[in-house]
Amino acid sequence: MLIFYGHPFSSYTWKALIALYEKGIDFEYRALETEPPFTHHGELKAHWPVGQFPLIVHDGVPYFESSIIIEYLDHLVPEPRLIPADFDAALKVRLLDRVFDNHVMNRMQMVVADALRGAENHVPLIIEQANAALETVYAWLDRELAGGGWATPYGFTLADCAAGPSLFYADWVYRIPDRYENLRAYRARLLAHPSIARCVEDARPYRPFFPLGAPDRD
Ligand SMILES: N[C@@H](CCC(=O)N[C@@H](CS)C(=O)NCC(=O)O)C(=O)O
Repeated sequence: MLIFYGHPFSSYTWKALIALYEKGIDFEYRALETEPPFTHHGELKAHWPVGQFPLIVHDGVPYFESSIIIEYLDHLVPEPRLIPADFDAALKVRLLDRVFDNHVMNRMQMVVADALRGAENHVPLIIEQANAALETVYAWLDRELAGGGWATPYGFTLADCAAGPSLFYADWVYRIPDRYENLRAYRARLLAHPSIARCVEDARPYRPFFPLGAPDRD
């Protein structure tokens, strides 16, 4: 049985869970407690001292970094494919995956981290820079998504696994302006997709812990 370490409210956890749900892979969910005694954190750090999640263990081997986990799952259970076999198509999917992680998810995390540090350690410049960067990438994505559908022309892929949680939470941090209709519509399609809707529902009880205050939507 594949072992999965993550937390239901964590964006990168969702990204890997979406792939597991898409492929119908059974797993044992070891949810990381955020309060003492921090159940499962010791096991997680034994595998990856950095302590970031998600992380899976399969046949005794740990795999971490969400994109690598999905690459592994795609190899383990090839259908439905989340990374196309064709080189050019795969490159496009991996590019969009990097864009969502580096330019949406990580920017969003910077704002959340600033809120978690507390008012006395608030750095307004971090928020300004993160919001400006999100605005820039929203504009780029809106043009990229003008054709509708998923992130790439290759069906639901790794890129959409990254897009779901990153756009879900980024919109909470810096709302996608109405003028980016293509991006807003894409986010709505993602949230209606069963594997992502499941993550949204399972995370609902944790919304009061969102450090910026969860908006009354989604
Ligand atoms: N690049 C990593 C990022 C993982 C990540 O940032 N995970 C967050 C949860 S969403 C985490 O582990 N936070 C706790 C920490 O950084 O100590 C990936 O793709 O898996």
